[in-house]
Amino acid sequence: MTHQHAKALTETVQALMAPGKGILALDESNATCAARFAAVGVPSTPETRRQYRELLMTAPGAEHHISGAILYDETLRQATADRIPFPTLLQARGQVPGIKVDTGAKELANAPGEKVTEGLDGLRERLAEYHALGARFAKWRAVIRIGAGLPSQLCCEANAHAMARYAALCQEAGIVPIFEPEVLIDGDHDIDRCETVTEHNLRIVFRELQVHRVLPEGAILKTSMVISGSGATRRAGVQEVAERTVATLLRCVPADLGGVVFLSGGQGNVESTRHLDAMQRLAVGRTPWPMTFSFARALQQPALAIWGADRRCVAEAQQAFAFRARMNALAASGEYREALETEAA
Ligand code: 5MM
Repeated sequence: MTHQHAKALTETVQALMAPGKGILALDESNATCAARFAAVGVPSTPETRRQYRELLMTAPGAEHHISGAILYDETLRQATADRIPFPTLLQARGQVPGIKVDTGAKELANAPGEKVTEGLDGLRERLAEYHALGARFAKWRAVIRIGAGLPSQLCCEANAHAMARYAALCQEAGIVPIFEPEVLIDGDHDIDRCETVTEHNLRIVFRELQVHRVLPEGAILKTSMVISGSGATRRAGVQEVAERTVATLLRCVPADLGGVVFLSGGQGNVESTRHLDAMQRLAVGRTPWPMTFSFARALQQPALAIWGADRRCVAEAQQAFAFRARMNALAASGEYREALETEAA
C-alpha cells in the first residue's frame, strides 16, 4: 500500500472518529427494516424506507453529533424528495457515507446453531462501484452466539477469516473497513461468560487481520459491550459493564487501531447511553484509540415510534432522533448527565 493510499484511509478514520461525534447505523436489510416497520404499523416498501431514511439524514442539528452513516445498498442508490442522492446529502452535511457490504449471516456447516457471514463473492467489484457512488467506509457484521458449548472454535475462526478478507479488500478499494464481531446479548449467561467469549473471539479476529495484512490505523472495530445476557438472573450494573468492556478491549485491541465503536445490541436507549458515558470516563488517558457509538436501534427507536404513529410528524421524529444523537455525543465525550433526559421531556 502506498503512503498516499494509507493516508486517505486514515483521514477517513479521523473524520469518522471526530471527537464528540458517532456513527449512525442505518443499514438494516429489507427483512430487518420490514420487521421494525411492522412493529409500528408501517408497510415496508422502497418508498417508505426512503422517506424514513430521508427523515433521519436531514434531521436538523443531528449533523453536529453524527460523523457518518452506514447505508444499505438500496439506500445508497436513493435520493431525497428533492432528488439529492443520499451520499451527496451526507457529504454536504459534513458526514461520511458508508455501506454495509456483507450479505447476511447464514447457517455454518458442521456447526449446529451457529452462523457464518457471507458476502465475499464479487466483493472487489461491488466495492469499486460503492466507491464510485461515494462510499468511503464499509461494514461487515458477524454474529457469535453464547450457549451450551457455544461459540465453537470453528465459528469464531470461520467468521474472523471472512472478516479479514473483507477488510483487506476494502482497504485495497480505498474504503475504511468497520468489522463488527457481535457477541449476542441473547441468553441467560453471566457477564463473566460474555467477557471470556468476547476476549477469545477478539484475539482470533485481530490475529486474522494481521495475517491478511490489514492496516490497523485504517480500520475500525465495531464491538458489543461486555454485558450480562438479556435473560441473566443477576445483570451487572453500568459501572461493571464499563470496567469489564474497557479492560477486555485493552487486553485485545492493538494500540494502532483507528478506533473502536459500539453497537447497542438490543439494550435500551438510555442504557446504551449510560454505558457509553461510563466507559468514556474510565478510558480517559488509558485507551490508545478513540471510542464512540455506532448505534442503530438506540438512536432510532424514539423517532421510529413517533413517525410510525403518525407519518405527518416528521419534525417531531427528527427532534427525537437529534436528541438521542446529542445524548450519545455527550456520552462519547464522558459529559452525559441523566438529568438531561428528563429536563428535555
Ligand atoms: C447489531 O446491529 C448493528 C448495530 O445496531 P444496534 O445498535 O441496533 O445493535 C446494525 O448495524 C446491524 O448490523 C444493521 O441493523 C443490519 O442488520 P441486518 O440484520 O438487517 O443485516
